[in-house]
Amino acid sequence: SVRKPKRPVYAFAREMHPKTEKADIQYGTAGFRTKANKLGYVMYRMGLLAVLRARYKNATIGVMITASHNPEADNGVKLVDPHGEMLEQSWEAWATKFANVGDDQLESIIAEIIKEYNIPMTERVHICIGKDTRPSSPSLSKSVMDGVLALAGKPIDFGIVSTPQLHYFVACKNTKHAYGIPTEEGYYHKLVGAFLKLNADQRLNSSAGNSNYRNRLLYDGANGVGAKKIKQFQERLGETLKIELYNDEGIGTGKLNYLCGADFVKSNQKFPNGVPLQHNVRCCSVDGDADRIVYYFIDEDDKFHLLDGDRIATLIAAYLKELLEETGIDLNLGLIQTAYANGASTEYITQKLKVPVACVSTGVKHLHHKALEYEIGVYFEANGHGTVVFQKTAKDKLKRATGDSSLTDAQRNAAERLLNLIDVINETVGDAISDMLLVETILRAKGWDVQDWEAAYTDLPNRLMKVTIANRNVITTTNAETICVTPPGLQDEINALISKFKKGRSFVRPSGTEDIVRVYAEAATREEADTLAVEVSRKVYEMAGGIGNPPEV
Ligand code: G16
Repeated sequence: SVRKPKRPVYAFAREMHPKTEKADIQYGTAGFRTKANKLGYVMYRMGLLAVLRARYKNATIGVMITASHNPEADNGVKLVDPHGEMLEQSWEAWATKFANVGDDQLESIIAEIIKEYNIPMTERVHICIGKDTRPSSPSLSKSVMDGVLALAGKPIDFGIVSTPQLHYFVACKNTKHAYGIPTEEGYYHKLVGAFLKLNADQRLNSSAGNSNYRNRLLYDGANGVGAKKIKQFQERLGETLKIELYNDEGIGTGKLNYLCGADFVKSNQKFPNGVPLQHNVRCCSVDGDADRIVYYFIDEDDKFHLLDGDRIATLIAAYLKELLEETGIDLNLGLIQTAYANGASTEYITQKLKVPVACVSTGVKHLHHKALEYEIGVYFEANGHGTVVFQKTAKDKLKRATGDSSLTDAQRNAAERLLNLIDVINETVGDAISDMLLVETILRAKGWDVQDWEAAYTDLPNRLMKVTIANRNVITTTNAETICVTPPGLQDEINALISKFKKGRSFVRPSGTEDIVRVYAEAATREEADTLAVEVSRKVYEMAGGIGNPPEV
């Protein structure tokens, strides 16, 4: 039943969302991302594509309007697939095509995709739409809705929500509420309910006895949606976890992610603005759409200590392994990282925890995909973006164990605890607040504060830098981004630089969310890591067409 798309698609585009940019735009690490004023027509077209994808999958699809960690003037769009995961990669090429054709070619590209996938055009489908707090988001969301309506889909507007909340709503809708209730209330209820269950027995003695855990946390909301939504948790968590919120400036003040937030803290390895300096107190920062989180503290000598995504991953993997051992159930557990993972964390995970590690390219879509190969897959990027996914077989085994009378009480309790942990976790995608609840649960269970957590291993000093070049696409990479293929000769130069440093490691890759090249370096000492990063950055600048000022220490 392939019907010709209706002419209104073009009329809508021509009159309300005409293509304004000549240069092509590409679906990057997490969708399209650029200056907000260049995105109106792209949003409209993603509304169209979302309806086509929904009809093809016969499922609800999500569209999230956000530029996450980027500056406030940027915006972007990510499509969410039926299980709440990122858009399947084979459709990214379609997204790019849709974004770049002329207005008068829209009808024909729609006809092309309908034909290619034999998409039934009669189904009534729902598209969940969410947006972050950027001032440009309401109008861009309206553009998405026009696209949805032009192809007779039904938009469901969730208003301002975090990215992981939108992913959760999509998963709930497509599982007929088995995953949870697809409302904000349903989300808070699920996460907080599980958290309170897990922490109930220790609620009274958490700050006493021989536990180092303190139920007080300073929270940097990056002046974004993470600041708004944490208030819902503050109310519901009460005394169990006392969250003090900082960086909750109003919408449109220009402060989003500015000198604060997870990306600022991780990239600069610095304490954010707006959070009071208190020695040895646990702090965390989320990013602009609350899908990433990092922890940190300042010690009594005013030294900054970062506990990033690698630390969170190791904490979680170690705890899951411990609990699994208590249940006596054999489930295969794996951990996924990217090249940004600190060498010391990888060594700790493989050698001390004896958990297998896989390394994939940057982008949650790659990590998530790989994690699904394990019965329990923990994945985290060093920047704090990650979660845990559990196969149905794993959940079933745990459920069976809770009612198995041949097991000991201890075994059954451990299985019960694991099932509750699954409910605290947002399995669809990295979720800063869900990750925070998980970390807090584990720290409390272990009687740890950040200092105990940090003692597990010592990070190798590392440095992240950005280099601006005329065209970042001249840099291409292979081997999970660890080897630079073009421009020719650059990798040899990088290798030569690395060989001068003890424990030296460095790689370069074009960012898929910002118009820059990222450089990562680590080495045995702080000074060496800094020097290696600067030297590699200079090579990139020289050999790949650097613009502006050359990189400096
Ligand atoms: C997005 C992706 C992350 C990625 C980050 C940086 O995060 O979801 O997986 O690590 O961009 O990507 P790149 O280095 O290509 O710029 P977010 O939080 O900005 O959506």
